[in-house]
Amino acid sequence: MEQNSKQFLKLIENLDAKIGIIGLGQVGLPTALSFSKVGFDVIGHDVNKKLLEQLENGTTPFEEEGLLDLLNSCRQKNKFFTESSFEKIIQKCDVMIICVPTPLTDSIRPDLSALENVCNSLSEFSLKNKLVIIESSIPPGTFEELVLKSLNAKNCVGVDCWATFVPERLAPGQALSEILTTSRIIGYNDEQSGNLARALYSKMITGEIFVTPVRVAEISKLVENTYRDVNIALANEVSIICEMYGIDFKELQRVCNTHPRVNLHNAGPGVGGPCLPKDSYLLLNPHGKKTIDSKIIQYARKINDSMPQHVVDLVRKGLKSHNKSLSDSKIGIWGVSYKANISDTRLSPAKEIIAKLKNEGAEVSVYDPKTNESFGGKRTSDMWDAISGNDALVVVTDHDEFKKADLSKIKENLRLPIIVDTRRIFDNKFVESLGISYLAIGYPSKTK
Ligand code: SAJ
Repeated sequence: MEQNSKQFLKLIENLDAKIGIIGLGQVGLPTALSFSKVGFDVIGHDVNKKLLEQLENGTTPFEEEGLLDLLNSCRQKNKFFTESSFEKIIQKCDVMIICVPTPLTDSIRPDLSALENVCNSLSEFSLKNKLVIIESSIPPGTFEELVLKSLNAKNCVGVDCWATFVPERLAPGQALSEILTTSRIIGYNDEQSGNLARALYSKMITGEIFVTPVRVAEISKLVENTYRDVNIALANEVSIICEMYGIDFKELQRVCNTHPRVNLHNAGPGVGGPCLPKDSYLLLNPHGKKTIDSKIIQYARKINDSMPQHVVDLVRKGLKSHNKSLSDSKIGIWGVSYKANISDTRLSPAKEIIAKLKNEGAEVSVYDPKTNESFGGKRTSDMWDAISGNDALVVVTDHDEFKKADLSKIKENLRLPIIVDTRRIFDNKFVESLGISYLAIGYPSKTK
Protein backbone atom coordinates (compact mmCIF):
# COMPACT_ATOMS: atom_id res chain seq x y z
CA MET A 1 0.00 0.00 0.00
CA GLU A 2 2.72 2.44 1.05
CA GLN A 3 4.45 1.80 -2.30
CA ASN A 4 1.20 2.25 -4.23
CA SER A 5 0.43 5.53 -2.57
CA LYS A 6 3.95 6.80 -3.35
CA GLN A 7 3.45 5.92 -7.00
CA PHE A 8 0.06 7.62 -6.97
CA LEU A 9 1.62 10.72 -5.47
CA LYS A 10 4.10 10.76 -8.34
CA LEU A 11 1.24 10.60 -10.84
CA ILE A 12 -0.28 13.66 -9.18
CA GLU A 13 3.03 15.52 -8.91
CA ASN A 14 3.74 14.97 -12.63
CA LEU A 15 0.15 15.91 -13.58
CA ASP A 16 -0.16 12.40 -15.02
CA ALA A 17 -3.16 11.38 -12.91
CA LYS A 18 -6.26 11.25 -15.11
CA ILE A 19 -9.21 12.91 -13.43
CA GLY A 20 -12.83 11.87 -13.97
CA ILE A 21 -15.59 14.24 -12.89
CA ILE A 22 -19.02 12.71 -12.28
CA GLY A 23 -21.74 15.36 -12.52
CA LEU A 24 -21.03 18.40 -14.73
CA GLY A 25 -23.25 21.01 -13.12
CA GLN A 26 -22.42 24.32 -11.49
CA VAL A 27 -19.79 22.61 -9.31
CA GLY A 28 -18.53 19.78 -11.52
CA LEU A 29 -17.91 21.74 -14.71
CA PRO A 30 -15.84 24.58 -13.18
CA THR A 31 -13.96 21.95 -11.14
CA ALA A 32 -13.25 19.84 -14.23
CA LEU A 33 -12.02 22.79 -16.27
CA SER A 34 -9.92 24.18 -13.43
CA PHE A 35 -8.05 20.88 -13.04
CA SER A 36 -7.71 20.70 -16.80
CA LYS A 37 -6.37 24.29 -16.93
CA VAL A 38 -3.42 23.41 -14.69
CA GLY A 39 -2.48 20.53 -16.97
CA PHE A 40 -4.38 17.42 -15.87
CA ASP A 41 -6.23 15.30 -18.42
CA VAL A 42 -9.86 15.53 -17.36
CA ILE A 43 -12.85 13.49 -18.50
CA GLY A 44 -16.35 14.58 -17.57
CA HIS A 45 -19.39 12.33 -17.20
CA ASP A 46 -23.03 13.19 -16.64
CA VAL A 47 -26.30 11.25 -16.90
CA ASN A 48 -27.60 14.12 -19.03
CA LYS A 49 -26.48 13.14 -22.55
CA LYS A 50 -27.68 16.44 -24.03
CA LEU A 51 -25.35 18.27 -21.68
CA LEU A 52 -22.42 16.15 -22.87
CA GLU A 53 -23.33 16.95 -26.50
CA GLN A 54 -23.54 20.62 -25.66
CA LEU A 55 -20.07 20.57 -24.11
CA GLU A 56 -18.69 18.62 -27.08
CA ASN A 57 -20.12 21.36 -29.32
CA GLY A 58 -18.25 23.96 -27.29
CA THR A 59 -21.20 25.55 -25.47
CA THR A 60 -21.86 25.79 -21.75
CA PRO A 61 -25.21 24.99 -20.09
CA PHE A 62 -25.15 27.99 -17.74
CA GLU A 63 -23.54 31.40 -17.54
CA GLU A 64 -20.38 31.72 -15.48
CA GLU A 65 -17.71 34.34 -16.06
CA GLY A 66 -14.86 32.89 -18.14
CA LEU A 67 -16.39 29.40 -18.35
CA LEU A 68 -17.05 29.31 -22.09
CA ASP A 69 -13.55 30.50 -22.98
CA LEU A 70 -12.01 28.04 -20.55
CA LEU A 71 -14.08 25.15 -21.97
CA ASN A 72 -12.91 25.93 -25.46
CA SER A 73 -9.26 26.41 -24.53
CA CYS A 74 -9.22 23.10 -22.56
CA ARG A 75 -10.82 21.33 -25.52
CA GLN A 76 -8.37 22.85 -27.97
CA LYS A 77 -5.48 21.65 -25.83
CA ASN A 78 -7.08 18.17 -25.68
CA LYS A 79 -7.21 18.42 -21.91
CA PHE A 80 -10.98 18.02 -21.48
CA PHE A 81 -13.24 15.35 -22.94
CA THR A 82 -16.64 13.97 -22.09
CA GLU A 83 -17.54 10.31 -21.69
CA SER A 84 -21.07 8.97 -21.53
CA SER A 85 -20.11 5.49 -20.33
CA PHE A 86 -19.64 5.18 -16.59
CA GLU A 87 -17.62 2.01 -17.04
CA LYS A 88 -15.20 3.64 -19.47
CA ILE A 89 -14.60 6.66 -17.30
CA ILE A 90 -13.69 4.41 -14.38
CA GLN A 91 -11.34 2.40 -16.55
CA LYS A 92 -9.66 5.53 -17.89
CA CYS A 93 -9.30 7.60 -14.71
CA ASP A 94 -7.13 7.46 -11.60
CA VAL A 95 -9.14 10.04 -9.66
CA MET A 96 -12.94 10.18 -9.59
CA ILE A 97 -14.46 13.42 -8.26
CA ILE A 98 -18.19 13.18 -7.50
CA CYS A 99 -20.14 16.44 -7.90
CA VAL A 100 -23.75 15.25 -8.10
CA PRO A 101 -26.59 17.23 -6.53
CA THR A 102 -27.92 16.39 -3.06
CA PRO A 103 -31.19 18.36 -3.00
CA LEU A 104 -34.16 18.12 -0.63
CA THR A 105 -37.24 15.97 -1.15
CA ASP A 106 -40.72 17.55 -1.11
CA SER A 107 -40.90 16.61 2.57
CA ILE A 108 -37.67 18.62 3.17
CA ARG A 109 -35.43 15.61 3.78
CA PRO A 110 -32.04 15.08 2.10
CA ASP A 111 -32.39 13.36 -1.27
CA LEU A 112 -29.20 11.34 -1.63
CA SER A 113 -30.42 9.20 -4.52
CA ALA A 114 -27.97 10.63 -7.10
CA LEU A 115 -25.00 10.10 -4.76
CA GLU A 116 -26.22 6.64 -3.82
CA ASN A 117 -26.54 5.67 -7.50
CA VAL A 118 -23.01 6.86 -8.27
CA CYS A 119 -21.52 5.05 -5.25
CA ASN A 120 -23.39 1.86 -6.12
CA SER A 121 -22.15 2.06 -9.72
CA LEU A 122 -18.59 2.71 -8.54
CA SER A 123 -18.73 -0.23 -6.15
CA GLU A 124 -19.36 -2.63 -9.02
CA PHE A 125 -15.86 -2.03 -10.36
CA SER A 126 -12.39 -2.59 -9.04
CA LEU A 127 -11.15 0.74 -7.69
CA LYS A 128 -7.62 -0.55 -7.15
CA ASN A 129 -5.15 2.34 -6.92
CA LYS A 130 -7.86 4.91 -7.52
CA LEU A 131 -8.80 7.93 -5.44
CA VAL A 132 -12.52 8.72 -5.03
CA ILE A 133 -13.41 12.23 -3.87
CA ILE A 134 -16.87 13.41 -2.86
CA GLU A 135 -17.44 17.16 -3.36
CA SER A 136 -21.27 17.11 -3.02
CA SER A 137 -22.66 18.58 0.21
CA ILE A 138 -23.80 15.69 2.42
CA PRO A 139 -25.61 15.21 5.73
CA PRO A 140 -23.21 14.30 8.57
CA GLY A 141 -22.47 10.58 8.64
CA THR A 142 -23.05 10.09 4.90
CA PHE A 143 -19.39 9.62 4.01
CA GLU A 144 -18.87 6.71 6.39
CA GLU A 145 -22.32 5.19 6.28
CA LEU A 146 -23.20 5.54 2.60
CA VAL A 147 -20.05 6.26 0.60
CA LEU A 148 -17.51 4.05 2.38
CA LYS A 149 -19.98 1.22 2.96
CA SER A 150 -20.81 1.18 -0.72
CA LEU A 151 -17.21 1.44 -1.98
CA ASN A 152 -16.07 -1.22 0.48
CA ALA A 153 -18.50 -3.79 -0.97
CA LYS A 154 -15.85 -4.97 -3.45
CA ASN A 155 -12.85 -2.84 -2.47
CA CYS A 156 -11.01 -2.01 0.68
CA VAL A 157 -10.75 1.77 1.04
CA GLY A 158 -7.51 2.78 2.73
CA VAL A 159 -5.84 -0.48 1.64
CA ASP A 160 -6.21 -0.91 -2.12
CA CYS A 161 -7.91 2.38 -2.99
CA TRP A 162 -8.52 5.76 -1.38
CA ALA A 163 -11.50 8.00 -0.66
CA THR A 164 -12.00 11.46 0.86
CA PHE A 165 -14.60 14.17 1.23
CA VAL A 166 -13.58 17.58 -0.13
CA PRO A 167 -16.62 19.87 0.12
CA GLU A 168 -17.07 22.27 -2.77
CA ARG A 169 -16.93 25.98 -1.93
CA LEU A 170 -17.94 27.47 -5.28
CA ALA A 171 -20.04 30.61 -5.37
CA PRO A 172 -21.89 30.88 -8.69
CA GLY A 173 -20.85 34.09 -10.43
CA GLN A 174 -17.25 33.94 -9.24
CA ALA A 175 -16.73 30.19 -9.42
CA LEU A 176 -13.61 30.16 -11.57
CA SER A 177 -11.74 32.79 -9.62
CA GLU A 178 -12.79 31.58 -6.15
CA ILE A 179 -11.99 27.94 -6.89
CA LEU A 180 -8.32 28.89 -7.22
CA THR A 181 -7.99 31.11 -4.17
CA THR A 182 -10.45 29.78 -1.57
CA SER A 183 -9.01 27.49 1.10
CA ARG A 184 -10.19 23.90 0.92
CA ILE A 185 -11.10 21.42 3.62
CA ILE A 186 -10.14 17.80 3.16
CA GLY A 187 -12.07 15.31 5.26
CA TYR A 188 -10.26 12.03 5.79
CA ASN A 189 -11.13 8.68 7.23
CA ASP A 190 -7.66 7.25 6.61
CA GLU A 191 -4.64 9.50 6.52
CA GLN A 192 -3.23 8.32 3.21
CA SER A 193 -6.41 9.26 1.38
CA GLY A 194 -6.27 12.69 2.99
CA ASN A 195 -2.65 13.19 1.96
CA LEU A 196 -3.29 12.19 -1.65
CA ALA A 197 -6.26 14.56 -1.90
CA ARG A 198 -4.12 17.34 -0.40
CA ALA A 199 -1.44 16.72 -3.03
CA LEU A 200 -4.05 16.82 -5.80
CA TYR A 201 -5.78 20.06 -4.77
CA SER A 202 -2.48 21.79 -4.06
CA LYS A 203 -1.71 21.38 -7.77
CA MET A 204 -4.78 23.45 -8.61
CA ILE A 205 -5.38 25.99 -5.85
CA THR A 206 -3.32 28.74 -4.27
CA GLY A 207 -5.55 28.83 -1.17
CA GLU A 208 -4.60 26.94 1.99
CA ILE A 209 -5.58 23.31 2.48
CA PHE A 210 -6.79 22.01 5.84
CA VAL A 211 -6.98 18.28 6.48
CA THR A 212 -9.43 17.25 9.18
CA PRO A 213 -11.48 14.20 10.24
CA VAL A 214 -14.27 13.55 7.76
CA ARG A 215 -17.10 14.24 10.23
CA VAL A 216 -15.67 17.71 10.90
CA ALA A 217 -15.42 18.36 7.16
CA GLU A 218 -19.02 17.24 6.56
CA ILE A 219 -20.34 19.51 9.28
CA SER A 220 -18.06 22.44 8.43
CA LYS A 221 -19.49 22.72 4.92
CA LEU A 222 -23.04 22.84 6.24
CA VAL A 223 -22.24 25.21 9.09
CA GLU A 224 -20.61 27.70 6.68
CA ASN A 225 -23.82 28.05 4.73
CA THR A 226 -26.00 27.91 7.84
CA TYR A 227 -23.90 30.72 9.31
CA ARG A 228 -24.67 32.87 6.28
CA ASP A 229 -28.35 31.90 6.25
CA VAL A 230 -28.76 32.76 9.95
CA ASN A 231 -26.93 36.07 9.49
CA ILE A 232 -29.13 37.01 6.54
CA ALA A 233 -32.17 36.11 8.64
CA LEU A 234 -30.91 38.44 11.36
CA ALA A 235 -30.55 41.23 8.80
CA ASN A 236 -34.06 40.55 7.49
CA GLU A 237 -35.53 40.49 11.01
CA VAL A 238 -33.70 43.70 11.95
CA SER A 239 -34.96 45.33 8.75
CA ILE A 240 -38.55 44.65 9.84
CA ILE A 241 -37.74 46.10 13.26
CA CYS A 242 -36.35 49.17 11.45
CA GLU A 243 -39.69 49.60 9.68
CA MET A 244 -41.39 49.57 13.10
CA TYR A 245 -39.01 52.20 14.45
CA GLY A 246 -39.22 54.25 11.28
CA ILE A 247 -35.49 54.18 10.59
CA ASP A 248 -33.56 53.10 7.51
CA PHE A 249 -31.93 49.63 7.75
CA LYS A 250 -29.29 50.68 5.20
CA GLU A 251 -28.16 53.55 7.40
CA LEU A 252 -28.28 51.33 10.48
CA GLN A 253 -26.15 48.72 8.68
CA ARG A 254 -23.65 51.39 7.63
CA VAL A 255 -23.26 52.57 11.18
CA CYS A 256 -23.22 49.13 12.87
CA ASN A 257 -20.66 47.76 10.45
CA THR A 258 -18.10 50.34 11.57
CA HIS A 259 -17.69 48.09 14.65
CA PRO A 260 -14.70 45.79 14.14
CA ARG A 261 -16.65 42.66 15.09
CA VAL A 262 -20.02 43.36 13.46
CA ASN A 263 -20.97 42.37 9.92
CA LEU A 264 -24.67 42.98 9.49
CA HIS A 265 -25.62 41.28 6.21
CA ASN A 266 -27.94 42.69 3.54
CA ALA A 267 -31.67 42.43 4.00
CA GLY A 268 -33.42 41.23 0.86
CA PRO A 269 -36.39 39.51 -0.78
CA GLY A 270 -35.39 36.09 0.56
CA VAL A 271 -32.60 33.57 0.27
CA GLY A 272 -32.35 31.50 -2.90
CA GLY A 273 -29.95 29.29 -4.79
CA PRO A 274 -28.99 25.64 -4.61
CA CYS A 275 -27.07 25.91 -1.32
CA LEU A 276 -28.18 28.26 1.44
CA PRO A 277 -31.88 27.32 1.58
CA LYS A 278 -30.89 23.65 1.72
CA ASP A 279 -27.74 23.17 3.75
CA SER A 280 -29.16 23.88 7.20
CA TYR A 281 -31.65 21.05 6.58
CA LEU A 282 -28.76 18.73 5.68
CA LEU A 283 -27.02 19.80 8.89
CA LEU A 284 -30.08 18.92 10.99
CA ASN A 285 -30.69 15.58 9.27
CA PRO A 286 -27.78 13.26 10.14
CA HIS A 287 -27.58 10.25 7.86
CA GLY A 288 -29.94 7.50 9.03
CA LYS A 289 -30.87 9.33 12.23
CA LYS A 290 -33.70 11.47 13.57
CA THR A 291 -33.90 15.18 12.70
CA ILE A 292 -32.09 17.42 15.19
CA ASP A 293 -34.08 20.31 16.63
CA SER A 294 -32.37 23.72 16.47
CA LYS A 295 -34.53 26.74 17.18
CA ILE A 296 -32.22 29.41 15.80
CA ILE A 297 -31.42 27.58 12.56
CA GLN A 298 -35.02 26.57 11.89
CA TYR A 299 -36.33 30.01 12.76
CA ALA A 300 -33.78 31.63 10.45
CA ARG A 301 -35.17 29.56 7.59
CA LYS A 302 -38.70 30.70 8.46
CA ILE A 303 -37.69 34.36 8.48
CA ASN A 304 -35.92 34.11 5.12
CA ASP A 305 -38.84 32.16 3.65
CA SER A 306 -41.24 34.87 4.82
CA MET A 307 -39.52 37.67 2.90
CA PRO A 308 -41.35 37.19 -0.44
CA GLN A 309 -44.64 37.84 1.39
CA HIS A 310 -43.13 41.00 2.84
CA VAL A 311 -42.23 42.15 -0.67
CA VAL A 312 -45.82 41.57 -1.80
CA ASP A 313 -47.05 43.56 1.22
CA LEU A 314 -44.78 46.45 0.21
CA VAL A 315 -46.24 46.37 -3.32
CA ARG A 316 -49.73 46.39 -1.84
CA LYS A 317 -48.81 49.36 0.36
CA GLY A 318 -47.38 51.31 -2.57
CA LEU A 319 -50.47 50.69 -4.68
CA LYS A 320 -52.81 51.59 -1.82
CA SER A 321 -51.18 54.99 -1.47
CA HIS A 322 -52.25 55.58 -5.08
CA ASN A 323 -55.76 54.19 -4.40
CA LYS A 324 -55.08 51.06 -6.35
CA SER A 325 -55.44 47.45 -5.22
CA LEU A 326 -53.27 44.47 -6.11
CA SER A 327 -56.20 42.65 -7.68
CA ASP A 328 -56.50 45.05 -10.63
CA SER A 329 -52.85 46.02 -10.91
CA LYS A 330 -50.11 45.43 -13.46
CA ILE A 331 -46.69 44.82 -11.96
CA GLY A 332 -43.30 44.76 -13.69
CA ILE A 333 -40.57 42.58 -12.21
CA TRP A 334 -36.88 43.16 -12.89
CA GLY A 335 -34.80 40.06 -12.22
CA VAL A 336 -35.69 36.48 -11.37
CA SER A 337 -32.31 34.84 -10.79
CA TYR A 338 -31.48 34.23 -7.15
CA LYS A 339 -28.64 36.74 -7.02
CA ALA A 340 -26.93 39.40 -9.10
CA ASN A 341 -25.41 38.80 -12.53
CA ILE A 342 -26.01 35.06 -12.76
CA SER A 343 -28.57 33.02 -14.70
CA ASP A 344 -29.35 30.56 -11.89
CA THR A 345 -33.00 30.75 -10.77
CA ARG A 346 -33.05 27.76 -8.42
CA LEU A 347 -35.16 28.45 -5.32
CA SER A 348 -35.15 32.12 -6.24
CA PRO A 349 -37.46 34.27 -4.09
CA ALA A 350 -38.77 35.68 -7.40
CA LYS A 351 -40.79 32.50 -7.89
CA GLU A 352 -42.78 33.02 -4.67
CA ILE A 353 -43.15 36.76 -5.23
CA ILE A 354 -44.58 36.28 -8.72
CA ALA A 355 -46.90 33.45 -7.61
CA LYS A 356 -48.21 35.52 -4.70
CA LEU A 357 -48.77 38.62 -6.86
CA LYS A 358 -50.65 36.53 -9.43
CA ASN A 359 -52.68 34.85 -6.69
CA GLU A 360 -53.83 38.27 -5.58
CA GLY A 361 -54.98 38.97 -9.14
CA ALA A 362 -52.09 41.12 -10.38
CA GLU A 363 -50.88 40.88 -13.97
CA VAL A 364 -47.13 40.32 -13.86
CA SER A 365 -44.53 41.11 -16.54
CA VAL A 366 -40.97 39.94 -16.09
CA TYR A 367 -37.59 40.84 -17.50
CA ASP A 368 -34.25 39.27 -16.69
CA PRO A 369 -31.21 39.80 -18.93
CA LYS A 370 -29.62 36.54 -17.73
CA THR A 371 -32.42 34.01 -18.08
CA ASN A 372 -35.61 33.23 -20.01
CA GLU A 373 -37.33 31.99 -16.84
CA SER A 374 -40.34 34.10 -15.85
CA PHE A 375 -42.03 31.88 -13.21
CA GLY A 376 -45.44 32.24 -14.83
CA GLY A 377 -45.19 35.99 -15.40
CA LYS A 378 -45.30 37.40 -18.95
CA ARG A 379 -41.76 37.43 -20.21
CA THR A 380 -40.72 40.62 -22.00
CA SER A 381 -37.79 41.19 -24.31
CA ASP A 382 -36.41 44.25 -22.56
CA MET A 383 -36.50 46.03 -19.23
CA TRP A 384 -38.73 48.85 -20.50
CA ASP A 385 -41.34 46.49 -21.92
CA ALA A 386 -41.62 44.93 -18.47
CA ILE A 387 -42.77 48.19 -16.90
CA SER A 388 -44.36 50.14 -19.73
CA GLY A 389 -47.94 51.07 -18.73
CA ASN A 390 -47.62 49.13 -15.47
CA ASP A 391 -48.47 50.32 -11.97
CA ALA A 392 -45.24 49.47 -10.18
CA LEU A 393 -41.70 48.25 -10.72
CA VAL A 394 -40.40 45.59 -8.34
CA VAL A 395 -36.62 45.05 -8.46
CA VAL A 396 -36.05 41.48 -7.28
CA THR A 397 -32.48 40.88 -8.51
CA ASP A 398 -29.68 43.44 -8.46
CA HIS A 399 -28.23 42.79 -11.91
CA ASP A 400 -25.78 45.52 -13.02
CA GLU A 401 -28.03 46.39 -15.98
CA PHE A 402 -30.77 47.53 -13.58
CA LYS A 403 -28.43 49.62 -11.43
CA LYS A 404 -27.66 51.80 -14.44
CA ALA A 405 -31.32 52.36 -15.38
CA ASP A 406 -32.45 55.94 -16.02
CA LEU A 407 -34.87 56.72 -13.18
CA SER A 408 -36.68 59.47 -15.11
CA LYS A 409 -37.29 56.97 -17.89
CA ILE A 410 -38.66 54.50 -15.32
CA LYS A 411 -41.12 57.17 -14.17
CA GLU A 412 -42.12 57.99 -17.76
CA ASN A 413 -42.77 54.33 -18.53
CA LEU A 414 -44.75 53.48 -15.40
CA ARG A 415 -48.46 54.30 -15.16
CA LEU A 416 -48.12 54.95 -11.41
CA PRO A 417 -44.80 56.15 -10.02
CA ILE A 418 -44.04 53.25 -7.64
CA ILE A 419 -40.73 51.43 -7.16
CA VAL A 420 -40.27 48.53 -4.73
CA ASP A 421 -36.51 48.16 -4.53
CA THR A 422 -35.88 44.90 -2.65
CA ARG A 423 -32.10 45.14 -3.18
CA ARG A 424 -31.57 48.84 -2.51
CA ILE A 425 -29.99 49.45 -5.90
CA PHE A 426 -31.36 52.99 -6.26
CA ASP A 427 -30.59 56.14 -4.30
CA ASN A 428 -33.81 56.55 -2.30
CA LYS A 429 -33.47 60.34 -1.98
CA PHE A 430 -33.00 60.80 -5.73
CA VAL A 431 -35.94 58.49 -6.50
CA GLU A 432 -38.18 60.42 -4.13
CA SER A 433 -36.98 63.76 -5.50
CA LEU A 434 -38.43 62.65 -8.87
CA GLY A 435 -41.84 62.21 -7.24
CA ILE A 436 -41.66 58.40 -7.29
CA SER A 437 -43.03 56.41 -4.31
CA TYR A 438 -40.02 54.45 -3.07
CA LEU A 439 -40.55 51.32 -0.98
CA ALA A 440 -37.85 48.98 0.25
CA ILE A 441 -37.23 46.38 2.91
CA GLY A 442 -36.31 48.12 6.15
CA TYR A 443 -37.04 51.57 4.70
CA PRO A 444 -39.26 54.18 6.36
CA SER A 445 -41.29 54.89 3.27
CA LYS A 446 -42.93 58.27 2.91
CA THR A 447 -45.78 56.26 1.35
CA LYS A 448 -48.53 55.78 3.94
N1 SAJ B 1 -28.28 37.12 0.32
C1 SAJ B 1 -28.96 38.07 1.09
N2 SAJ B 1 -28.22 38.90 1.88
C2 SAJ B 1 -26.86 38.84 1.96
C3 SAJ B 1 -26.19 37.86 1.18
C4 SAJ B 1 -26.92 37.02 0.36
O1 SAJ B 1 -30.19 38.16 1.07
O2 SAJ B 1 -26.27 39.62 2.70
C5 SAJ B 1 -29.03 36.18 -0.53
C6 SAJ B 1 -28.67 36.25 -2.01
O3 SAJ B 1 -29.38 37.28 -2.66
C7 SAJ B 1 -29.07 34.87 -2.48
C8 SAJ B 1 -28.77 33.99 -1.28
O4 SAJ B 1 -28.67 34.86 -0.17
O5 SAJ B 1 -30.46 34.80 -2.75
C9 SAJ B 1 -27.51 33.15 -1.41
O6 SAJ B 1 -26.46 33.93 -1.96
P1 SAJ B 1 -24.95 33.86 -1.43
O7 SAJ B 1 -24.14 34.78 -2.23
O8 SAJ B 1 -24.95 34.06 0.03
O9 SAJ B 1 -24.54 32.36 -1.62
P2 SAJ B 1 -24.51 31.26 -2.80
O10 SAJ B 1 -25.66 30.34 -2.57
O11 SAJ B 1 -24.38 31.84 -4.15
O12 SAJ B 1 -23.15 30.53 -2.43
C10 SAJ B 1 -22.97 30.03 -1.11
C11 SAJ B 1 -21.62 30.53 -0.61
N3 SAJ B 1 -21.46 30.21 0.80
C12 SAJ B 1 -21.04 31.12 1.70
O13 SAJ B 1 -20.79 32.27 1.39
C13 SAJ B 1 -20.86 30.66 3.09
C14 SAJ B 1 -20.53 29.87 -1.44
O14 SAJ B 1 -19.24 30.24 -0.97
C15 SAJ B 1 -20.68 28.33 -1.39
O15 SAJ B 1 -19.68 27.70 -2.14
C16 SAJ B 1 -22.03 28.00 -1.98
O16 SAJ B 1 -23.04 28.61 -1.16
C17 SAJ B 1 -22.19 26.49 -2.00
O17 SAJ B 1 -22.07 25.92 -3.08
O18 SAJ B 1 -22.38 25.87 -0.95
